[in-house]
Amino acid sequence: MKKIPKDFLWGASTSAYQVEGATDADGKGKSIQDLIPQKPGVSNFATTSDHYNHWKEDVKLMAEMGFKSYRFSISWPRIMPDLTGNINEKGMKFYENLIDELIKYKIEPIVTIWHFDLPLEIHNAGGWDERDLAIPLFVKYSKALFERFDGKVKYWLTINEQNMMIMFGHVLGLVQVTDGYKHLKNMYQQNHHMMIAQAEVMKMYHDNFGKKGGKIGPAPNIATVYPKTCDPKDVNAAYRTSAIRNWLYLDLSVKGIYNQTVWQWFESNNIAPTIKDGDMEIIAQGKPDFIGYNYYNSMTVEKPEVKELVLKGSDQQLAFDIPDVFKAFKNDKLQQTKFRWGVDPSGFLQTSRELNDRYGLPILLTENGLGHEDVLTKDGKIHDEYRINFLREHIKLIPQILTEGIDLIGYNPWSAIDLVSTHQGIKKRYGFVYIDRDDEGNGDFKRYKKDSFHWYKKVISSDGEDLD
Ligand code: BGP
Repeated sequence: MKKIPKDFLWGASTSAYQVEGATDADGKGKSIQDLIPQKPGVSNFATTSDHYNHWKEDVKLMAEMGFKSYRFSISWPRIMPDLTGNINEKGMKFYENLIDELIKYKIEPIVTIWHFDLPLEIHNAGGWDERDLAIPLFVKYSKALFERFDGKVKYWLTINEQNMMIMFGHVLGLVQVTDGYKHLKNMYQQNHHMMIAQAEVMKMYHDNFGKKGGKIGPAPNIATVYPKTCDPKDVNAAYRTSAIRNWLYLDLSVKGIYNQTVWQWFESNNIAPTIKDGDMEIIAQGKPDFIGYNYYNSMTVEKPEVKELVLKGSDQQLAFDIPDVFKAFKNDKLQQTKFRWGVDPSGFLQTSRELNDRYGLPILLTENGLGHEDVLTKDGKIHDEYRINFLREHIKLIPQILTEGIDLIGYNPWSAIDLVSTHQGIKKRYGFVYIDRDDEGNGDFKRYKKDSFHWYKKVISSDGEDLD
């Protein structure tokens, strides 16, 4: 087995709106996340982990764990609060301080440009439906970041989980469902606009920035898709689901083309996006240097059964069935987390293989992890052996991935410290560091090291060899 190299990017991830709090501080504009109504007993994003006021302490903890990298997002509305496109210097300064502090500890900043927190003013003016509004503002925002941080930041991620925003935006609270196929048509048009925006940003970066080895790539959520059985109809369903869920996005980003399986499905349901002259040329010109991917678990489907498109989403699982494509199936071969997500380390290997086979680019794991309700003991400890077990089973496969010739360059699980989940509050914790606060707002934000903190530190210092 190949050894994990010394320059492997061991670290962890967060996103701005889920970790920072301080939603109105220092000239920040509102984001759509500030409006999402949460269920009773589920925290909103007003204070989250108060990282905005604890960032120095948090970076110190990351350094103590030996992080080689930290993947975080910059809050779009903190930098660009309104439609004028003017830059908020105080917002910039916050990230400059954070980046400088990371560099001081030799932690490589991996920066996501946009992670779910669309500025509210853009949303109110039509959001990604309005290509002439959203695309130029995204490009302008990205340019401002490159101008300020080029050289200091060598790894940029454009858009977090664009595929989840398009497929499950209604569950994440990002969009309202209109009716079935009308909703899909609208979402795939928005997707097309995001693809143009991303391509423009990648091209701009390569033309003008990143001359000292800087790299840029997308960060979708990629999951291998299993058929429920060897019935050819199930296998066909799995193939088409993977095209719609995974490859649509990456074929556009990397190859600059629409995936043919998906396009045929678009056409047969009248949901194909309108493509203007020149769009595909722009998309083809923006090429990523690597692929960031979030992998939590695999997906299993069977042949379609439903007659009508049912868009649904529960607290527990993100799912919908498409009449002519698939029906989601709960894989009984996999263990489940307390929040009922399947646990499938081997799917991490399989997903990495598929990415490598299709695109042949370096890949960077930008999220993976276990959400669980942790308990803070009276003596200030958190015994999260379930999280250690989960991470160990995934990390164990890294030498195998490398031995197969796949260029995996780093592992950045979710999340560096506890933060508020997309729609299930702070009780669903992922971090190596416990934040003392609950969903009702009690707690003093004190930081506690979990057992997984000490374990991950050992993993990193042994280059992934000591997993006990
Ligand atoms: C990813 C998102 C993150 C995140 C994580 C865990 O989809 O990029 O923002 O929160 O999943 O999901 P959740 O918070 O729903 O448990």
